[in-house]
Amino acid sequence: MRVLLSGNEAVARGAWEAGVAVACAYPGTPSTEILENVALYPEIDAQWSVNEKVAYEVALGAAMGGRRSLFACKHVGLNVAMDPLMTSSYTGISGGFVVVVCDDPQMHSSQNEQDTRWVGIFGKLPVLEPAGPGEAREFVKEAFAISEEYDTPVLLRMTTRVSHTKEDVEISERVEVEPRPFVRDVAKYVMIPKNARGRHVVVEARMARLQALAERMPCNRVEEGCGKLGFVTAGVSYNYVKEAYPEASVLKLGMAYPFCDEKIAEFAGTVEQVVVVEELDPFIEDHLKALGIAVTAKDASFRIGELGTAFVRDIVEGKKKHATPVTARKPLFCAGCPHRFAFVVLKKMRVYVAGDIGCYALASLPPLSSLHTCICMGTGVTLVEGLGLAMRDERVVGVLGDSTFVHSGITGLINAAYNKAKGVVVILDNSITAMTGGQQNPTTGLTIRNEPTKKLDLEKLCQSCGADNVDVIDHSDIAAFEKLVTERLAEDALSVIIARSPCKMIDRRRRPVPAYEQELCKQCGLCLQIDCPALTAIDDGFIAIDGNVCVGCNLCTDVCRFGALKKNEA
Ligand SMILES: Cc1ncc(C[n+]2csc(CCOP(=O)(O)OP(=O)(O)O)c2C)c(N)n1
Repeated sequence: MRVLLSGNEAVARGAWEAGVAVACAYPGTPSTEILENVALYPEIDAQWSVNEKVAYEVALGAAMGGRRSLFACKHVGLNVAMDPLMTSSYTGISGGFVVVVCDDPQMHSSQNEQDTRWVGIFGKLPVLEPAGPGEAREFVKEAFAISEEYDTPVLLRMTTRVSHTKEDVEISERVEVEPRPFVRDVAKYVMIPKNARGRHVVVEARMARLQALAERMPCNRVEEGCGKLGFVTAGVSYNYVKEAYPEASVLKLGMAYPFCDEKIAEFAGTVEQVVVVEELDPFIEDHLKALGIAVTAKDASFRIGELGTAFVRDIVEGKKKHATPVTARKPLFCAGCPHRFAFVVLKKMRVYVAGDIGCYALASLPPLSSLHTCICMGTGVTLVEGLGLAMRDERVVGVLGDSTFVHSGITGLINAAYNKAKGVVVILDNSITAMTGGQQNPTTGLTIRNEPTKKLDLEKLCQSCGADNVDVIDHSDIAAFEKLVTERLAEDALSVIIARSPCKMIDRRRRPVPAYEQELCKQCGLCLQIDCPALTAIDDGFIAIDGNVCVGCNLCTDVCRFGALKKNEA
C-alpha cells in the first residue's frame, strides 16, 4: 500500500514497521513531528524527554536492555547529547539503536547551520542520508539492521526539506523483534579507561568492516547517464541534480559515512567531469580530493544555506551563489501572546536582557528590541551570571521559557546560587513548549499522549536550587510586573520571577476588542511599539484595529496615555 507521508512521518512509520519498542526526543524544528507521529503507535513507548541528553540516554538504555530504540532531535539537539553519543559508540548496543538528526540548512528555525555528517567521522558511527520520505522509511529500517549487525548506534541524517516534503510511500506491516538480553559485560558497558581502551580497538575494527559494507550498500548507487558529466551527491541535493541534469551520470551516496572509496573511484573513472553537489560543508568534496580525484566543487558561497535546482547549474559553471529574492515577512508574537507584556515592561525599564531560545527570542526584533542575547538553551540563566560578572553596575534580567528552564536552566540556577550570584531571572511560564508547535513538558502535567502525569512544581524547584526569592505573577498586569522586577533588581539577591500566563494556543478565549476614539488619539505611535499584529498605522498616524486578529488582551489600552484606546467591557 502507498500513502502520502512527510519525511518525519515516514521515519516514524519505518521505526514502527521495524519493531521499535522505545522512542525518545526533545522537540526541535525540523524534527518534532517524528516523535509526535511515533506516539500515534500504541506499540511504542514514546516520550518527550526533558532534553536531548536525557532522551539519548533513556533510548540508549532501552537499546542496551535489548529493545530496538530510536532517538530523534534537531542538529543543535545533538550537541546536547554528544556526551553519551561519543561513549555509546564505544559500548555499542544490544537491540538496534538509531539516532535521527534533522539538520536545518538555511536556518529556517535554528540559531546556526551544522552539518551532522561530520559526527560520523568524529563519533566513528555510520551515517545514512535519505533523499526523501520514501528513502527515510527504508533507511530507518536498514539502520536498525546495521545497528544490530555491527553493534553500533547508527545516525540517520535528515534535513528540513527531507523532513517536511511529502511523497507517496510504500508501507508495510510491523514486524515484532524478539528482545535481546542485557548481558552483564563489564568490559563492554563500563567505560573506565582500562575497558575503554579495549573498546576503542573494537570500534576501529568495526569502522573497517563498515567501510567494506559501504562498498556493498545498494543505497550507494550509480545511475548511468551520458558519461560526460558525473555528479556525486547525497540527500536532498540528489533531487536537484536530477532535475537540473536528467541526462547526467550520478553516484548517489545513501550512506554518507563511511565512504565507499572503491565505488567512488570507479565512478570517477567513467565520466569526464566529476561534480560534487551537497548542501552545507564540503564533506564529500574534501573526501574525494583526499582520494586524489579532480572535482568541480561548489564555490565557498554555497556552503551557506540551502541548494536548489537552479543552483546546480551555477555550481557546474563555477559561479558564486546568488541571493534568491524572498518576500520578507517579519516573525512576530501572536495577538495576545503573554510574552509581549513582559517585553513591553523590560523595554521601558531599559535593562539588559539575557534571552534564550523560544518564542520570546522574537522580542529582539524592532520595534520591541528588548532582548539582547540568544545563544543556546539555558543561557537565559547563565548569561545573567556571566554578564553580571563583567558589568557589575548594570541591571541584567534573564528571560527563558518553562520548557527551556527544565531543559537547561536548572543547573545554571544552581550554579548561580552556589557561586553567590545576584540578579533576576524571569521564567515566562506559558505552560507549553510553544515555539515548536505546542508540546507538553514536565511543567504542564501531561505526557506526549496527553495523559495526566506528575506536574513539576517550578516554585519549589527554584527555591531548592537556591533562589532567594521566587515570585509568581500574572504579568498581564504590566504595572504590577514592572513594580516587582524593579524591586527585585534593587535587592542584593538572586531572584526568580515566574511570569505565568497561558500561551494563546492553549487559551483561545477572546475578549472584546478595545474601543478606539480617534478624537482622543494624539498620533504618538506608542501603541504600535508593542508590535501587535491587530494594530496598523493608517493615515496621519492614526491606527486601525483588526477585529479578526485582536483577542482583547488590552495591552494597547495599558500603553495608551491619552485614553484613545479603552477597554471594552461590553
Ligand atoms: C538544544 C535545542 N533543542 C531544541 C531546540 C528547539 N527549540 C527552540 S525553542 C524551543 C522551545 C522553547 O519552549 P519554551 O522555553 O517553553 O518557550 P516558548 O516557545 O513556549 O515561549 C525548542 C524546543 C533548540 N533550539 N535547541
